[in-house]
Amino acid sequence: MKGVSSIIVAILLLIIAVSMTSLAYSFFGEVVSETTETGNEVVEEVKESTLSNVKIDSISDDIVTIRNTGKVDISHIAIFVNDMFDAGASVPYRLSPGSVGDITLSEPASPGAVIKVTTGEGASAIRSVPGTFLVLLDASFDSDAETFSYQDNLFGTSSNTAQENGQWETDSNCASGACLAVELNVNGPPNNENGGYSGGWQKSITTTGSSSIKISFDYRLRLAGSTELNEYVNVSYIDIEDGSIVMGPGIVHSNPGSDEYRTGSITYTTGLLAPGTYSFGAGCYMTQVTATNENSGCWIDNVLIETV
Ligand SMILES: [Ca+2]
Ligand SMILES: [Ca+2]
Ligand SMILES: [Ca+2]
Repeated sequence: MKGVSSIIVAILLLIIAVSMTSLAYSFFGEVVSETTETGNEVVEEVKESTLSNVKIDSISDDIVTIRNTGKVDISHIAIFVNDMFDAGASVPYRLSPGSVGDITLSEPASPGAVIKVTTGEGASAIRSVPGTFLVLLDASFDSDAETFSYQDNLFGTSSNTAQENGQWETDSNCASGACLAVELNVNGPPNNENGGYSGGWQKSITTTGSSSIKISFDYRLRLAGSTELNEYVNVSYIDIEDGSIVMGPGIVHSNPGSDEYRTGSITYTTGLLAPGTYSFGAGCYMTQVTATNENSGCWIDNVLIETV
C-alpha cells in the first residue's frame, strides 16, 4: 500500500508541476505581450510628437496664421490668448504637412498679448502680438544733455539754490559714458538746514495719440559718509501722468565715515494719456544737513520714454 501511495503522490506532484509551469508560461507570456504592445504605443506617440510641429507665421489683427512644419497632419488645433482658451476662435480642422492655415480669434488680441497654439498631436507654438511701441525719447546723454534742462528745488524744496547744482558730465558714476548729474549741499555752509535740498532735470514730451506711456531711466545715488540717520537722499522724479512728485529708493546712512552709493533703474507705465504735452523730470532730494561736508548727489542716465 505504501508503494502505491508513493507512486500516486509522485504522479500528483508531476501533474501539479506541469500545470504550474503552463500557468506560469501563459501568465508571463501575457505580461510580455502586453508590455510589447504598450511599448509600441509609446513608440508611436513619441514618433508622432517628434514628427508633428507647428509654427505661428504671423499675427495681424484677429488673424493668426499658422504653418504645419512637421511631417504628419495636425488636428484638434486650439488657441490661447494670455493663457485663456479662446473658445470662440475659428480654427482649421486639419492641416497637412507644409500647409498654412488661418485662425480667426473671437476678438483681436492686444499688442503684447501672448498667443499659444496647440495641436492634438502635442505640437505647440508661442508668439506675442507685436506692440505698437513708439519711442518718444531715447536719451543716453553721451554727447550732450539732449535738451533736458536743470532746475533747482524740483522736488518740493524751496530755498538753498546756491547749494543745489546740476551739470551734464562724463563720469564713471554714469550708467555709461556721460549723463545728467545733480549735487546737493555743494559747497556749504549749510543754509536753512531743515528745508531740504533738491534738483532735477526736466523735459517736455508731446504725444499725438491716446496711449499709455512707459518711462524708464537709470540712476546712481551718493550720500556722504559724514551724514547722520535723518540726513538721507532719495532718487526722485515727476510722474508725467499728473505732475506729482515721486520719491524713489534712497540711502539712509549706515556706515559712518565712508560715502555710500545706490544704483538702480526706475520703470513705470502711466494710465491712458490723451494727446498732449507732458513734463518729465528726474533727479534727487536730500532731507537736511547740519554741516558743510554733509552732501549728496545723483546721476541720471538712459531715459527711455515710449508709448505702449
Ligand atoms: Ca543752484
Ligand atoms: Ca550715458
Ligand atoms: Ca548732520
